[in-house]
Amino acid sequence: MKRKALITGISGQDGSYLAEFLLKKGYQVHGIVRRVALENPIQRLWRLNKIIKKIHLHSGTMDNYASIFKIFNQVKPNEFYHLAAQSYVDYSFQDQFSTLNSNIASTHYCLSAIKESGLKTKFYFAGSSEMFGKVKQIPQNENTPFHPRSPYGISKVTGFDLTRNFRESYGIHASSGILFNHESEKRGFEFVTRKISRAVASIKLKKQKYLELGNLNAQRDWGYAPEYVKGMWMMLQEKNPDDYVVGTGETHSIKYFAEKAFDTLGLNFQKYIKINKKFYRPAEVDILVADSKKINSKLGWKAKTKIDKLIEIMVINDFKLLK
Ligand code: G4F
Repeated sequence: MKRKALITGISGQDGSYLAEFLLKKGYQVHGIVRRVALENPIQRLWRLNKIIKKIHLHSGTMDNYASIFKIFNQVKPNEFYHLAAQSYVDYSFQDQFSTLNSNIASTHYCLSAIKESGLKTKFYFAGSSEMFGKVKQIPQNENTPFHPRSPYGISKVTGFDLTRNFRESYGIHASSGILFNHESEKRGFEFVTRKISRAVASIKLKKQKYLELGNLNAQRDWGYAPEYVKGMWMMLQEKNPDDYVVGTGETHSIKYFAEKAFDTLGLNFQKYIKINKKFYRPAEVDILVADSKKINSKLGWKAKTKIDKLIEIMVINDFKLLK
């Protein structure tokens, strides 16, 4: 019998790559999406285009325990990947209530569904390097204390704590991946990397004059998203559940990313960047860099794509799309 996986957030960047990956591994893949997404698949499910006929989509809402429990109980998955979240950090300052309520409650609901069902389903929680926030050490590993700097970061710390607590209290095979920034051609346009790659292509094609950004000095550990979903799966194949930091171990500033991105199409970034304070955050996470020794040595996972290649992939993709 095929193993079954249930994915929340299947229509997002990570969810769609994970679904592709699991299909290749021979899984029966199920995903939870909002009813409005099923009604408007062209706009809302574009990341699943390639595989939409091969997966099973269930209409549900993450804000409602009954909805999650019903789908979970219908599918009875072997593996449950909880990726759905309000994941845009800047927006989490503007709408603290919905970010906190929905990100925390949805994780609680997923874990409770497993507990109440009594099934031996393995659980993955999408933790985030935003949990480290005002970092206590460089690089950050699984023992680095958390100091989140945004409602989003706080919601992820709580999700992480819930996951560990259900593991310790009820013996659920529940693991958290503490993923550092991971980008791709499927990245949402509100995140800085895609905002830059899209703008570079658009400026090159004379459809846009300049690009407005916020803080150029923040540093991030950026990797290539398709590689990271494999790490999620590897965690659930382990005998024992655990938590893992997942990143490249290299960090670069937003300025570096922008400079290289403009370079890719032969443009000088200084001519096109304008700083707009409206893109600054009330509290910034200044530097993130992963110490991924644990996942390297225990699971054999390692990031392959380097930053310059990632930038090239994203810029060329946007250039082709816009052309
Ligand atoms: O691309 P960002 O919005 O990503 P951020 O905040 O690092 O969060 C992403 O990675 C996390 C993993 O650590 C995920 F958990 C989270 O869900 C999300 O995927 O911003 C990156 C940096 C920030 O320091 C921000 O201040 O870019 C800076 N920045 C400068 N100008 C900007 C802009 N960010 C955005 N989005 N837009 C700007 O114009």
